[in-house]
Amino acid sequence: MSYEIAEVHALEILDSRARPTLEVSLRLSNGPVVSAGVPSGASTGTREAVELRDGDQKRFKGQGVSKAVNNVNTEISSLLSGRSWASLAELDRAMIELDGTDNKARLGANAIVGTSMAAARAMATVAGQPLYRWLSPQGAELRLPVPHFNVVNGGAHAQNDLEFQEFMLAPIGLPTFAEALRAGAEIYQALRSLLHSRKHSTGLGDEGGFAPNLGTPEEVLDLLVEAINSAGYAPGAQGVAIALDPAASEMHEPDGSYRYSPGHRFSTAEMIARYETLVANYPIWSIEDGLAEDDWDGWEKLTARLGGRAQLVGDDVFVTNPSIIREAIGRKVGNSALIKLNQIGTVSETLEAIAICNEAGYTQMVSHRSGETPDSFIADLAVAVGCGQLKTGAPARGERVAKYNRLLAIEAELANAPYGLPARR
Ligand code: 2PG
Ligand code: MG
Repeated sequence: MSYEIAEVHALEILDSRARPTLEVSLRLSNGPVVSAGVPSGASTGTREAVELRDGDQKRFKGQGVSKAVNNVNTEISSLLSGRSWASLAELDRAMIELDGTDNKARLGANAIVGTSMAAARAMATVAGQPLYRWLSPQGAELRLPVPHFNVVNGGAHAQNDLEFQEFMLAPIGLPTFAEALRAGAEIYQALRSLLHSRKHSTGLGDEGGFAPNLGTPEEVLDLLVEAINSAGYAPGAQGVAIALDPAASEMHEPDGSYRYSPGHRFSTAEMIARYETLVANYPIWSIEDGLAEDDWDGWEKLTARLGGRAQLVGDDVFVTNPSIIREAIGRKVGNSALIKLNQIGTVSETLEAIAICNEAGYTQMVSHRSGETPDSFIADLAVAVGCGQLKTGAPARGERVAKYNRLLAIEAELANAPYGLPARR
């Protein structure tokens, strides 16, 4: 099958944080117009593909994306339109060559990833398949992922004293995605009541989780366990476990220490010891970016010490980059990768990163960004690759719930698809 592109067009729209992003619309000659919304992070890894922003201080304080929009509407559109493409990989490669840099800095990873996502959606549509099926690599099992609900926000996503960025509920022991979503929603409500009754703020952070002004991770973890219990679920692997994303690159000081909580700074060794204690004392099953992106020696030690007991996910440290993930596998750094389309900048390279993880026995968690649109592409992606894990914020706020609701629809459509973590190979 080949795909002939009739037109590509981009528009500057707003993301969930009142910052501009792109919506790319694309039409194949024998299909309808489809579109894709481009996500945008706040706690970004330094080696991510480059998000092109205008830098014009008179518009959106320099955050406009009119140059990236223009790149889609001129160079990318003339490259793609009126030609037939054998595959998405071929189309993605052509955009990478047109860009000519190794980090998509010239045309913008935001311009390229939006086009790649829209092209995937258009190709699936004319192939007569749902996106999750069309995207699914050969041999992969369609599987509903465990949703990771970020219910307490700190770090770069909130204006509170919490240094850890994300505290997530992971219903790994529940039988279906629908049950897991219900658990997330019920515990979220229970947590709101607890916070309210203790006179903490119930205001929200960027990903829809609460942003109370608590100081230590332990205080939050105690609350989460209480909320899980009070909603009638069992904390832990049989019910609802907890996952953390400290986003430690943001806590890392120039002297190499980490800001753990107000008044507490720890060395790498002390951080590792602290994580061991947390994993022993709380039902934590997964820790993302426990150490900073430039602390690879620390990551090696962390993995040696804790890798047998917890999933250690690389986000800022791997940036969904196939060659960095290869290096990490070689050095036994982490045992899992966070997967974000816009960190690497095309759908095909994202699938390549996932394939490399699978070969090495690294698990994967598909992820949103803190700045989002209602586009639910990542829900289909998570089902397609069968990795069994997705994080896309709290079970609240439209741009987050859009992904969870899409998964409900997919689950209903695929009556017999399994839910949850796949058996480890
Ligand atoms: C992260 C993400 C998403 P951001 O650190 O994992 O939760 O945050 O998009 O700001 O990088
Ligand atoms: Mg992260």
